[in-house]
Amino acid sequence: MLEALIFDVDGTLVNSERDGHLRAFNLTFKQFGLNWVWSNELYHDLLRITGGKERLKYYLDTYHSTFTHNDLDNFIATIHQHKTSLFINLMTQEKVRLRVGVDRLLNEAKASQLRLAIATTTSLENVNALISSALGADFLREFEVIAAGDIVEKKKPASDIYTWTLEKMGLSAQQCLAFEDSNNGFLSATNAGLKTIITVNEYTNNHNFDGALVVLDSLGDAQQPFTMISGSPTNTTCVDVDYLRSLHAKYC
Ligand code: XBP
Ligand code: MG
Repeated sequence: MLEALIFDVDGTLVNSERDGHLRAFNLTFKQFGLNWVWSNELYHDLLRITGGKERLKYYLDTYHSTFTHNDLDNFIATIHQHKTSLFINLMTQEKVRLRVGVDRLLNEAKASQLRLAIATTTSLENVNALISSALGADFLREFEVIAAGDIVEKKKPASDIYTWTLEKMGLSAQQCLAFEDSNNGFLSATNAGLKTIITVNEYTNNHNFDGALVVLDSLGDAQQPFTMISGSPTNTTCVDVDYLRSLHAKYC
C-alpha cells in the first residue's frame, strides 16, 4: 500500500535556485565586499554540489584556488548564515509561486490521507520560510517530517536524508514515493530504496534519471497538462493520487 509521499524542495516544489538561492548568494557576496559574481551559467555548474556551504567551498577550490583564509570553514559558515537570512527575506517579501500542480497534489494527497514529508538539502529555516510564503504557515504542520540541511552527515546524493525520513516515519521505502528534480536528489532517493517521480527544470533537464518511475516537465494541472519525457505512456495528464497509486501498484 502507498502510505506516504516525500518531497524534495528546491527545484521540485519551487524554482527556488535561480529566483532565491542564486540571488541571495550574489547579494551576500556584494554585502561582504567580495568580488564574486555567480552567473546563471556558472550556477548551473555549481549546482552539481548540494548544500550552500559545500557549494561555496567547491567554488573556491575550483574557481579561486589561490584564495586563502586563516579559518576558512568559519568564514564560509558566516557567509552562508548571511545568505540564509537574505534568502528568508526574499521568501518572506515576495509571494513564492509553487511549480505547476504542486499545490493541487499536496491537497489531494492530504484529502486521501496520504502522509507527507520533506527531505531536502537546504536549511530548515529556508524550508519554513518557503512553505509559509507559498502555502501559509499552517501548511507546515501537514508535513509529518521535515528533514533538512545539516540534520544528517552526508547530503544528497547520499541516501542519508531519505533514510532518516523513513526511519522517523516508521515506514519502509516500498510504502513511499519520492519527488525530485535533480540527479543528486534522484540518486539519494534511489540509494534509500525509493521509487521516484521526477519533474525537471531548466538546470536539470539534461540529467540522467535512468530508473525513475516517470520523468515529467511538471506535475501538471487541468490547464497545463504535463509532458512526459520518459516513462510508460498514459492517458493521465496530471499527477494525481490515482496515478500515483497505479504507478506504485505496478512498480513498487
Ligand atoms: C538543494 C540545494 C541547496 C540549496 C542551498 O538541493 O542544493 O543546497 O541550493 O541550500 P536539493 P543551503 O534540492 O537536491 O535538496 O544554502 O541552505 O544549504
Ligand atoms: Mg532539488
